[in-house]
Amino acid sequence: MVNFSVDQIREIMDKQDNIRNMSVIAHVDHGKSTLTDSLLCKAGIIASKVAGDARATDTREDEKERGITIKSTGVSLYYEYDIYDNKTLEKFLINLIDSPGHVDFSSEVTAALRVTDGALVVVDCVEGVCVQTETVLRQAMQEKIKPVVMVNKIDRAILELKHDGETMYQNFVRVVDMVNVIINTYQQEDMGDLLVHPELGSVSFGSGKEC
Ligand SMILES: Nc1nc2c(ncn2[C@@H]2O[C@H](COP(=O)(O)OP(=O)(O)OP(=O)(O)O)[C@@H](O)[C@H]2O)c(=O)[nH]1
Ligand SMILES: [Mg+2]
Repeated sequence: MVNFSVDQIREIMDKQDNIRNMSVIAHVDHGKSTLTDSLLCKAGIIASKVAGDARATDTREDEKERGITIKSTGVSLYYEYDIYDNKTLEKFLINLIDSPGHVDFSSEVTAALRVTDGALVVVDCVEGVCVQTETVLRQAMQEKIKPVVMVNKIDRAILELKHDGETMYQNFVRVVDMVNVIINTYQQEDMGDLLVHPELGSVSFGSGKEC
């Protein structure tokens, strides 16, 4: 059951400081649509039972058949969050665009980045930073988009690879370092420092499927 109303969305549209326009970008199959599902579930748009498998933003028949994203799909999410820690919930409107990761559809990523201010860069912690991760991050830097990173699929590191804590830590450090090398290479001076750090809250770790 959707836990927000059209009126709430309409009201928040007038409070422009509380609107965030974000693209979800990554290498192919790193889990963008699955992670978007989890966010849709948290916003009450889809049920938790189907979240992760539904890939609700893959709306076209060919996307469902092939199991990949072909077209960018936007969705509006309503969240209430106490950002100032003063026990009052601030209302936020998040306009999220799930983009494709396959190189053949990179024009869709460009289109998504043109209309958003921030990018959620998803990286599969097992595969690490891949060719398309660099391409989409470079595109984001060219469009002056602020990135945040989600190190995804950490369930694979635990269940499939059976990594111990130290190996996982080294893996995470490598992913964050590689992302920062790309950001540093392509960031533009007037954007300030865009490097991401877990301690700044710009890197998160998790599993879009298992949350
Ligand atoms: N183990 C595990 N698998 C995941 C996770 N997230 C996604 N997957 C799997 O990874 C595959 C690709 O997931 P998608 O969400 O379609 O990836 P995507 O980045 O949207 O793919 P494209 O849009 O085609 O680039 C699917 O088989 C998912 O079930 C996760 O957190 N853990
Ligand atoms: Mg997808």
